[in-house]
Amino acid sequence: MHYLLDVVQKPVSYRGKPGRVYEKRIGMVSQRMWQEHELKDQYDVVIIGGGVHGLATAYYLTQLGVRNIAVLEAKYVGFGGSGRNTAIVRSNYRTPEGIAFYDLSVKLYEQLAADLEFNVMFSQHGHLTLAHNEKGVTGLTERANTNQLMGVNSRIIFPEEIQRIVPDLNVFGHSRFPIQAALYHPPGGIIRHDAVVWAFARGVDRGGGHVHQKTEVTAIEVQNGQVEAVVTNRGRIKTKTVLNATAGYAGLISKMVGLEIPIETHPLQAAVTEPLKPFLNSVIVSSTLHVYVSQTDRGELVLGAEVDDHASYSLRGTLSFLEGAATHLLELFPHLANVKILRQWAGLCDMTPDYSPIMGGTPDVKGFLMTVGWGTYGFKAGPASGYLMAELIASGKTPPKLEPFALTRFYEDRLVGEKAAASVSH
Ligand code: PYC
Repeated sequence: MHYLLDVVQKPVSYRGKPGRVYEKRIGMVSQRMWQEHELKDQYDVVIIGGGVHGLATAYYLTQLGVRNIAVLEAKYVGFGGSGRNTAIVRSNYRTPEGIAFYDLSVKLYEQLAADLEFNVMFSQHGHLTLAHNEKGVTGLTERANTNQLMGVNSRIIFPEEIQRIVPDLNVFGHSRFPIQAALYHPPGGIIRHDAVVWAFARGVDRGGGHVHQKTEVTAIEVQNGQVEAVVTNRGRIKTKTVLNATAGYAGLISKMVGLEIPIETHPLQAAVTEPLKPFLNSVIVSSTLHVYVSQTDRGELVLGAEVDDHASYSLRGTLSFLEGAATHLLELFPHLANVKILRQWAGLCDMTPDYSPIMGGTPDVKGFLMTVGWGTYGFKAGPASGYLMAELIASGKTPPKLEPFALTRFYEDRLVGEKAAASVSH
């Protein structure tokens, strides 16, 4: 928003005679958050995907002085996973590589509102993963120990403390799967996902980059093993550097340069209830009950479960998801029995064999880079992936935190197994 001083002529009558006076008006006019530009025929870097990963990479590139860049989005900013997630941010992962990476993301999210001068509504009100059996307690204890060794604030807590933190949770009442313990992660929380992508897009624009919506990539030209151009529905762009920052279409874009990546795409569904008075001040996750829930600043409960069990590109919500998620939510919070569901949706998750992303380049095609395969972890990772991919693109050197996530790990038996850190089992 900015203030505008406007001068208008106003018709008046004076002693029966028509006349005009000048009147000054001060008003607020809304400004576009980012500009529309002509598509240039050359950019130093072309980023495919206008979600949090593509936009964050573009933003941090502008901060490193790389400004002749374009973000190409087939639909509109935040149409894909960035607009369809449950906005949970956390770093209580399982592997040292994953924990270090997501910890950087939490730290970047903590300073994002100040960096981008936009209120992204980050509520770090804590994150609780419940264990309902011995196996669950053992798994969470291992995670708590590794988290602590890596300097991440998370610990095992037991029923009395769980009940103190979440008074409305069914901890001691009748339950098919009584709660035995929880992994408590105080820095975890939720954020306003669309504010994040809009603010990043504005940051790119302010930094001199171009954000092109409704711009679909149809081909990538490679000559002698080097990227030379990107072809779009709006024209051809010469470039030596392309970043695939898509979800759902990551395999398709990679195939344009002849690269096969180990990804299977599954829908992930979620739903939101009518607004309720605030009662839930933590994110609650139960992998035994296949459900997670948080309460937004508007009072709505956002709930989700695991990805659909079959690979698909469907963005439709299903009744069976809703029945399952609602039934399991009621085991945790029986008092929600008559609460109404407002809407439900689905997003596409690109699952890799080890539930970790693929980040970096490939020796096979020079100038082709990826930040893909984010599975159900994508939104929370956006700032760290953008920050580190920007460093890689600007310097040509792979930052150490990116190294474990190279595509080559699948051929070298160096998997980064993060399945056990998924919010719900898959
Ligand atoms: O990993 O926190 C998570 C998550 C929540 C919803 C989907 N994934």
